[in-house]
Amino acid sequence: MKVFQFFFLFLAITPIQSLFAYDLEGKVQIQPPYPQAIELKVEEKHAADCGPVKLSPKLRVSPEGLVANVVIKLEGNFPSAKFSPSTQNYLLNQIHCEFSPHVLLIPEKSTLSILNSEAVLHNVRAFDEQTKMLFNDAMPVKGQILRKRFEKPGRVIIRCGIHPWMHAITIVQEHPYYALTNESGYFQMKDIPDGNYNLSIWHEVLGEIKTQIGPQSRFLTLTYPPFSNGAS
Ligand SMILES: [Cu+2]
Repeated sequence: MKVFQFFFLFLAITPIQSLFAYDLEGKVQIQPPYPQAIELKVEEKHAADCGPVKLSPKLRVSPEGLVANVVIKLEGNFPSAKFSPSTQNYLLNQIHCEFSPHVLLIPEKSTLSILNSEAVLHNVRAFDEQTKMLFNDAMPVKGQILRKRFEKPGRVIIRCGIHPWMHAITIVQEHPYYALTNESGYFQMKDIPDGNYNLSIWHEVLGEIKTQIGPQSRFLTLTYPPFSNGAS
């Protein structure tokens, strides 16, 4: 009887979601030949502020063929899933005439702080997936911060109207089951509700691949076919 009471209490205080949940980790790679980041020549009028050459942020592959900035998303409806309470400040920085990070995940209905960390005029423009402009703000002052709230999930493209190579992607998540590969092509997704799912693997240049996962999945190696075109 005591054991039963204990188990009942345990059930009562433990969210079902974490009781029957699993973690997933993995890496994303590409088959050789491994693409190099493209060098973008900076117009002379911007070179004094920004330097003569920029590396395109779009396709970054490590010497071992591991791919950064790949968005991993669990497909399905998770109406009861909650974003874990976070004191995280979602920050998009502008430094050395680049946005950092290039790809950022934020929960829907959260606020992104866009910072200008340098005494260079930037003009931040955001577009939704239908290329509709969401905002357009000049940021002339070092230390200036714009705060923008994103209500709807989806991909937001952020550009600078002055420096054409400046480009970032903010992914507004409708549920917590997203992950992003780091510079080593590695990702982790925690507390996936028990069950089998389709998994979407998306990269802005390499495109989307899909696979399936289940509670038996622990470590996934996802491989893109060879890529030969330039990625500016
Ligand atoms: Cu700029």
